[in-house]
Amino acid sequence: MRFDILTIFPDFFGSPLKQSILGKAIEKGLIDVGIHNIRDFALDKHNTTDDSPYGGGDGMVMKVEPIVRAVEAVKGSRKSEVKVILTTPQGRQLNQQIAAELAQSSNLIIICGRYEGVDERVKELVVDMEVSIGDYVLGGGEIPALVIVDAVTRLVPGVLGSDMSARDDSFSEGLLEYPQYTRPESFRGLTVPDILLSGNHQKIKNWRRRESIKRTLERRPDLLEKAQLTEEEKKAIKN
Ligand code: JDQ
Repeated sequence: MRFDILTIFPDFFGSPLKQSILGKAIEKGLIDVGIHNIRDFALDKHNTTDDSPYGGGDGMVMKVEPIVRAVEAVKGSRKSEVKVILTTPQGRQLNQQIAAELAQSSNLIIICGRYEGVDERVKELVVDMEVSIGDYVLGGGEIPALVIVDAVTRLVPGVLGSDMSARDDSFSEGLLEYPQYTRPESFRGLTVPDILLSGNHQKIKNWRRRESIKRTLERRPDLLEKAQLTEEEKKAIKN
């Protein structure tokens, strides 16, 4: 899986891509991330990437030519099909299903806007999908780009151990996670539920399932409609 990120703040991406799962995935050659400065594709001597909006109004708009030239340069250097994503507050809201859909591509180009966003013609000319990461306002598309890289990378075969990817498959059962504990057994009078210390794996499994359903019912009842529950579990919820 190859990601190419187009940004006017390339330094944003140094550290996050070196850590933890992303860093390991890059080391292992399971993913590859190219960071490209949009300024390098500007046409004037000041390398201008933004300008004031036609029709007036506050702020600046990212110019069409540098972005389209950057996309075309990256596309020209890739063999297989490339999907171009623009992160915007107006896009399809990212979820596990969309992440899985994006993970089917072998090349993703992610355009990071700033200021008031990008000239509308960028979307018409090169963008395949606009993606939002949620209903809150960020200053630009760099953090959404990292969110997309993180969520998609976890779905690339070999990135997670087989245990963990099996576990993530169970999130596609559509329930929230059960409570987790580790040592010590008691901290400031708060103790670990006895059942987790019992060594009875069947009972532990049942308890975790119940806790997952309880939490989902309390915090995200909307998820229960799509969750894969047994008839018995569905009855238990109605009470
Ligand atoms: C850009 C902006 C217009 C905020 C400029 C480029 N989920 C999500 N929230 N915010 C964004 C995505 C996002 C993405 C790209 C961006 C915000 N801005 C700032 C521009 C209206 C609001």
